[in-house]
Amino acid sequence: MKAALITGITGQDGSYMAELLLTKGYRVIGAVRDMQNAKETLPTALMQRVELVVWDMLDQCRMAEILAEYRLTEIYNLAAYSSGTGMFNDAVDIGEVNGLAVARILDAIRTVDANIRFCQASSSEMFGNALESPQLEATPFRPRTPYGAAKLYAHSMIQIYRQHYGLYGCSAILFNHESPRRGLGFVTRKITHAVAKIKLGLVNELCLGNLDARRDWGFAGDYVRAMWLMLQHPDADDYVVATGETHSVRELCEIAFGHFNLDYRDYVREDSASYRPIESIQLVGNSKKARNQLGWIPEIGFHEMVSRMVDADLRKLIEQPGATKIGVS
Ligand code: GDR
Repeated sequence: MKAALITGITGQDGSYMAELLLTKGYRVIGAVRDMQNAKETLPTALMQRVELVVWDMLDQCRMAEILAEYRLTEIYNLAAYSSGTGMFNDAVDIGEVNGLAVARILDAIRTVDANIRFCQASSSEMFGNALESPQLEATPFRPRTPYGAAKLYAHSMIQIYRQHYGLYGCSAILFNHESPRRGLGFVTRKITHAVAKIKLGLVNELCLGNLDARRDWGFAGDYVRAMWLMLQHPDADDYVVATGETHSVRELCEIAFGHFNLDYRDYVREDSASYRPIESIQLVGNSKKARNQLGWIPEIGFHEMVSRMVDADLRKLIEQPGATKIGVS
């Protein structure tokens, strides 16, 4: 029986990965920082089927102990601070958790069992001020934030451990990926949650930053499947995971509000204080390698994903005690 460790199991990607691995018959172990918080966060159905173990990402010895104890075959490192703001206020912490922790895991694998396969959730933020568009595996990395730089350190260490020690480590260069489980701070979920609230008559305005910002947005469930496929391939490698198409925040609004026949222009206010500079070169991924070598095909398109997110937010709000149902049809 395959046994996989997932760091960040309580997050969006971790929960999708756990579900995927369980359907494939894996023993799933989630590494968590705070057991109590994890028990409260994970859905009951998942809690009953996974094992949890406490691991502080700064603790090198504990990682080696966990690897030895659980006889793992695969590790998915999905734990990271995640924010679109670049983490300038936490540059040191982000280096520890998003960067150095990966070196700790790789070193533990090297010393405990070099056959364990490792997949890292890397980020399109590593391309930063990209020199070309679309970006693919060979595109030079030019991170422009502490977040991007920390992810690039981790990505580089995987390549180094692969070449120097022959470890099986893959770096999944993930472009934006969303779902009903996305945090409310990200623009997709911020919009779909607000649309559901507007539909219920709970609020009547949504403040956003730049509506013309564009992103390559895919569905998180598709992206964790790409990571799993990477570890099933005979050879370890790095892969861009992206849809290859971009949409603007404005289009996102049109679809999300349009789902309930609402016109976003009646509700959305652009707030220049939240503007982030728009990239001079568009971040959009070319995932030809993943498609050709892994047979990966994203299944949920942008329109369907946004519609599902709006529906999920509406359902959650209706289930919440005290939510008014004005406007629900
Ligand atoms: P991003 O995600 O910065 O791409 O980082 P986010 O959803 O925050 O922003 C996407 C785009 O929308 C624009 N935008 C707004 N963003 C937010 N959060 N709130 C707003 O009100 C708003 N209005 C417009 C942003 O300017 C941006 O252009 C995500 C994170 O998951 C990172 O950790 C990851 O590395 C990258 O995706 C790939």
